[in-house]
Amino acid sequence: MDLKNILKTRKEKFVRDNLMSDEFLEFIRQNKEPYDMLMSYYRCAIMEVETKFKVLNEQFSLQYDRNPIEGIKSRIKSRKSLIKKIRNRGIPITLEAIEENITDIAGLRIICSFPEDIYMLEECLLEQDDVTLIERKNYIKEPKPSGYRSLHLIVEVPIFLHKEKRNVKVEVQLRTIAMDFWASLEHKLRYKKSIPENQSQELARELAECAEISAMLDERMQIIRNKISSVQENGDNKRA
Ligand code: 0O2
Repeated sequence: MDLKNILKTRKEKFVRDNLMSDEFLEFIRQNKEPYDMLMSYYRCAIMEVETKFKVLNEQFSLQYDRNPIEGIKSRIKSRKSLIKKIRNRGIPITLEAIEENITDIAGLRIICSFPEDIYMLEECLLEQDDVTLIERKNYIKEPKPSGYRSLHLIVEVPIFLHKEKRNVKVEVQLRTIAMDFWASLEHKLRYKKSIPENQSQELARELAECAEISAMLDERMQIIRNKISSVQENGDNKRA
């Protein structure tokens, strides 16, 4: 593509993006109350699911003297990110369409100590009878080309309001400390736009390599943890 066409495409994208943002902001302005209400349902759903994980962590801490969860982060999808997704997926700007099609407005990130804790917590969450699994993406088994690893679950949970019960979708990202460390740094680096194309490809390759190294570290730490557990179990059995 020559320079003239590149500039034309960029200009068209700029106009399209801004028109879309204006249209969305106007929609929010005209539907302020129901929009705010919908967002508050997502905040409530985050509280519900966050509590479930905190309860599990508490129970593990009491029963097995260990905390599988290192940290929990939550967020409501930013307007900018919401607009981007609506635009990219061609979703109509209505509350119903947004609620139906955008499943990651409420997001929780659960940072675990070891890879096996991820699947153990997943099982504990999904066996609860008020949690429905809507979608599961295992980017640990099949990492993204960038090197990104995490287990993504879209779950639906009920929230109990004044005179109503509503089912609300929440995206849960489960990852280890190492996966989180990599994803946070990669996310920061991705926004450095001034890097020339040829160098950016090389950096992407390096980042993917770092993700591999980090995954190997996770694996080794898991092996060490399992060895320590079995030594402890043998000791306990001998004493009993
Ligand atoms: P936000 O709202 O800004 O936090 P899409 O979102 O359309 O790309 P999908 O299927 O909805 O696709 O979601 P996907 O790819 O399963 O997961 C999207 C989220 O996973 C991202 O949220 C990130 O939190 C994380 N993620 C996915 N790929 C990468 C990656 O290569 N690097 C890093 N650092 N994080 C990744 P958003 O999009 O940032 O949304």
